[in-house]
Amino acid sequence: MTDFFTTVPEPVRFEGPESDNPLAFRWYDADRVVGQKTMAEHLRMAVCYWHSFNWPGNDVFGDGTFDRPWLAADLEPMEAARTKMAAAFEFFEKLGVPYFCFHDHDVAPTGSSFAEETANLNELADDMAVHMERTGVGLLWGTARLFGHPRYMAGAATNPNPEVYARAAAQVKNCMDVTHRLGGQNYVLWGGREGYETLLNTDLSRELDQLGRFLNQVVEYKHHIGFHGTILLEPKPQEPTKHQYDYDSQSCFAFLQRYGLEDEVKVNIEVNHATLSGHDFQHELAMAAACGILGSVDANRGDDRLGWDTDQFPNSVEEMSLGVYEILRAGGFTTGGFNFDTKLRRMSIARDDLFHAHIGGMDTLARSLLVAHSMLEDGVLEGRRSGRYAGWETGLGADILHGNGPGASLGSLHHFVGDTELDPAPISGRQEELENLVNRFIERVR
Ligand code: XUL
Ligand code: CO
Repeated sequence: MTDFFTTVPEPVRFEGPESDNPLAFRWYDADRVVGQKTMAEHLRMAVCYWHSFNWPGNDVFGDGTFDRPWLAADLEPMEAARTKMAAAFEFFEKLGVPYFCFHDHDVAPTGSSFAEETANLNELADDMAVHMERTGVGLLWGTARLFGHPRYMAGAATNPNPEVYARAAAQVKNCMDVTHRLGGQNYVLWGGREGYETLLNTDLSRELDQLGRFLNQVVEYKHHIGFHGTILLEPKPQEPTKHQYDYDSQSCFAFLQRYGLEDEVKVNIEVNHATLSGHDFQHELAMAAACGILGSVDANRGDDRLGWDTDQFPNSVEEMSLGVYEILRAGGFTTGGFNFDTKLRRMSIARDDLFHAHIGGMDTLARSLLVAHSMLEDGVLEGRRSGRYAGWETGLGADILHGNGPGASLGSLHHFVGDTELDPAPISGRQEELENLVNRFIERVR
């Protein structure tokens, strides 16, 4: 245990909604049973290595602002990586979060050759295994950073040069091996450079085939090594490229079907990516669930007036309750969870700001879980929804779906409408009443 976070000497504890202690949980009570599972088992929350420990707090106009001594340029890279890892695990342990997530290059320096990169990652994975054993913190997912190095500027799998594809494949193999070795629950691919800047130099159709081939090789390798975690695509419509192929859940599903992967790969839905694609978070979850590919979540939030990925910590119980509701309706997470793919603001430079940020996010999700669970258990919303479609269960609706009687064809429907002078009366959608109902659950939850 290091002593980086000295102003937070104790593990963060649950003190209840009345507590004024800013370093206590007011809603997240890991062992509290909600329905069939504890809060910890429902939410499966994770801290991300990259924004929290690897990012110096720079932006496109300014340098790093954060106090992250292990990022200093003059340190021996492996030693610095070990210091960073010790601080990260100190944080995970004090926060009491059950999981973390990493990119290969967050934990291991890339060195000057592929051999060195491979050796560094494997060596630091041994250290991670020791920290994980000591703290009981698990790996929600690993991923390879296929978008940072200049070789990937025109894509990894979708690069016009097959040698770049090969280099990316080798890097992914390393990272899948380590993720498997550390008992990772999932393996994620975010296609940050798998897209284009201009169609003038892009063979879009060929690039999609390359991406389909890459993902098939990833899935083959997963089975080859006996990795039981889930392979996840992380949709994002744009940024850094003008257009990214994994645009949203629905386009990922079409892509997976086209390349025969719809039973092998699921999606990791990020809240801010959903809003960038012009969808609500709950839309992305509901669409993924409807397609059978709901895997995991990157929890954060955007800013209504900014068109980029601000990756702020979630603090809206309203937004998250509707999201958690969709997850519970779909049966809850299996290998997935909520990863805080979240950044502090650049001015939040005190060491304990990282605690305040995560405590707020974890409390928001815990309270949202209570709201979502109470809405589902009460059943009023589900009852209203199914009542709205009741006509499809029997009679005319069932005949249309099954091709029977008047529902057999356009012709038979034409006869039916003519014979019966059918003139259906519109029925209210009752949206505002339903929105008020949701607010009532939010008000009452304890
Ligand atoms: C970028 C993003 C990534 C992925 C992992 O927008 O969300 O951090 O989650 O590569
Ligand atoms: Co993400």
